[in-house]
Amino acid sequence: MRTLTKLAGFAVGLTAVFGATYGIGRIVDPTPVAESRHEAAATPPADERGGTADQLPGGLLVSERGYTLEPVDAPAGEFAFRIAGPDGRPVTRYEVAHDKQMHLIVARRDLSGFRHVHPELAPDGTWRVDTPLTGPGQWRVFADFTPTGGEPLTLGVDVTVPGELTERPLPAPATSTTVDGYTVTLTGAPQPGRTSSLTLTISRDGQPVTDLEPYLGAYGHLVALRRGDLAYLHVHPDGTPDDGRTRPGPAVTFLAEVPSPGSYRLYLDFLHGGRVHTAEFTVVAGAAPTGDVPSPSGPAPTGGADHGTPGHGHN
Ligand SMILES: [Cu+2]
Repeated sequence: MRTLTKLAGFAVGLTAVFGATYGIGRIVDPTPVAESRHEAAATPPADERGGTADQLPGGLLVSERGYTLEPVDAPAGEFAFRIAGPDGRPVTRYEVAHDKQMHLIVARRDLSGFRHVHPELAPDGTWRVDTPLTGPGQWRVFADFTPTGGEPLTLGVDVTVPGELTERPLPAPATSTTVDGYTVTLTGAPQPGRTSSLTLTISRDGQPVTDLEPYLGAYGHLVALRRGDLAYLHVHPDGTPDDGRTRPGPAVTFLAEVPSPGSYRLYLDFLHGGRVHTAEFTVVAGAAPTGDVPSPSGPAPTGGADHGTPGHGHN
């Protein structure tokens, strides 16, 4: 029953969001999203503002421009999937983007459990990876890739891992967090519909970290997921390790544009000491800067606030 209720709430939230979405896709990769035709464009209600599904954020569709994300059966401990191409057959040729042919990002619907992993491609077009679905729950799985000869795509699919689910409230907005002994602070706040600079500064034991290691062609990798529908915003740093001006910490700056007001969860992957660390933040777009948010904007700790509740607004 609870699941059904949640799904219904999610569908309503998604409908509301489609109408308000615009102008994403120009984050750093100048992906010519506007030129693509999304076959699912007819599914959501027409956008009264005259926009089209071409301007949707990534990750909301399981099938787009003829490419479909298809999980396949896998042994325990493994996650496997294929990308079916316009001809219906598994795609076997991909471009390298950010050092990899395939970026697989997962998070639970409550925005917990984020993982970013890189599966291996078998000759038959099956991608396999040690499962990043680390426990029970309803997961959103994003495949971020560029088929050879095509344009970059992020497809998303829901995968349920059975078991007892403990839904976690979204942490309140904060400008500082710790992970693996590192302290990461966030300055800047996303503003709906315009490009905002977000700077993440990394320190350890009170000392700035100035020897970040390149990871996926950058000193940091930032993913933003929108609360309510998990729209996927792939944000990249303002600068690369070999451009002669970008320093390996302690600050990594990103240019981000979020499509709508509301809460987002940011996930910063950075490589230091030979390990990838992930720092997470909740931010509220369209509100005061995160340091000045007058009251916690996450769900009440008592729970019961379903994802996608349309009335949960932050202006
Ligand atoms: Cu990746």
